[in-house]
Amino acid sequence: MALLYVIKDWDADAWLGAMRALNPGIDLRSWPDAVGRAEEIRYALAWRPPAGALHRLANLQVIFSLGAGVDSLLAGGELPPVPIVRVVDRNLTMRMSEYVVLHVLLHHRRQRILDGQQQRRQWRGPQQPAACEVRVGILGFGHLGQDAGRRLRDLGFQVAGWSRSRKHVRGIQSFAGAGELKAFLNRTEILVSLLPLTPGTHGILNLALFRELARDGRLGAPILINAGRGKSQVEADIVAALDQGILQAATLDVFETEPLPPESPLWSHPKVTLTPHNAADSDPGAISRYVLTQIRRFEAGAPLQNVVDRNQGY
Ligand code: NDP
Ligand code: OXD
Repeated sequence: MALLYVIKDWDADAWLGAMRALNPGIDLRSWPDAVGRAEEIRYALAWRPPAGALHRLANLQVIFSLGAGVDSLLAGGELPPVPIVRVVDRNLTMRMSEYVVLHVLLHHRRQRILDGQQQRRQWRGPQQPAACEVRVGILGFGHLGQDAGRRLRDLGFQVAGWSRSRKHVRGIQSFAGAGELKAFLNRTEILVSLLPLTPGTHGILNLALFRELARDGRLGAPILINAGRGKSQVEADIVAALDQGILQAATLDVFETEPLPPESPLWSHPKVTLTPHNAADSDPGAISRYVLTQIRRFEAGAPLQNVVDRNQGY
């Protein structure tokens, strides 16, 4: 049994090293220079694989995405007709929840205003509502969204989630489907997007959507946090919304083009907090353990977990 790594943009050696540390005898190959005999490869572990890299593997059983999102995998041309398993792992989920809580609190506690006051040596606290007076809405209420939502709920925020199907999470209001999006937005002051990128979510974070957000909250104009995918946002609309006061501030981890081009106005916009797509990194050790567990289950005849629905695109 051989595993083939097809990794772009990440350090492939770190991934092979982490897997070898867990299972020293394992047969690991890497694309493109050390594929070996293609018919021996049963599993592919991929991140942003170039088109065609997973073809001609006659005995391939499963493709493991090394991240939670599979948009780049699915966009990379026709894939062999085997199951695709994506990451759902405590380590990654915790990282994302840390990010969401950090940035909700950053805006809620007005840290950017306080930073400016510190620079000017001003001893003055801005008005501070309690968390229970603030309504957070999470677009994309799946594994990551629900975990972050629970943590925000436990801090006292009024939390709602939007997904395709109805969810039942204690203390969190569920909105489902396109028909309930407007009601979800109308009650939301801090909007967090953890949506996967699919044809249905491409460009969804646009001016028309921002205009629907609640403007009667204690924080003033609404706030956007996007750690889902960059192509879900229309960056020109974010800049316009910030400049026109339709949005008060934005935290962005993901971008239409990554790395974010140097000429993007987002880099220096005073109302933007920006991070380089590292809200929730895939940790090679943790994710290799996850993949190995799935392979052992599969080899023992148990069903794979977290299989991607290719028709839905996530
Ligand atoms: P899940 O598949 O568990 O959750 C996705 C959620 O989005 C589900 O609730 C789903 O609804 C909802 N959804 C999808 N399409 C629509 C739609 N058209 N309308 C309404 N709701 C929709 O994924 P995860 O939570 O594990 O991950 C979410 C995304 O986070 C990833 O796809 C990836 O893009 C991003 N990510 C970003 C990282 C970063 O570092 N910035 C790191 C990891 C992930 P339903 O539940 O009904 O199916
Ligand atoms: C992921 C990511 O999808 O890191 O896991 O973006």
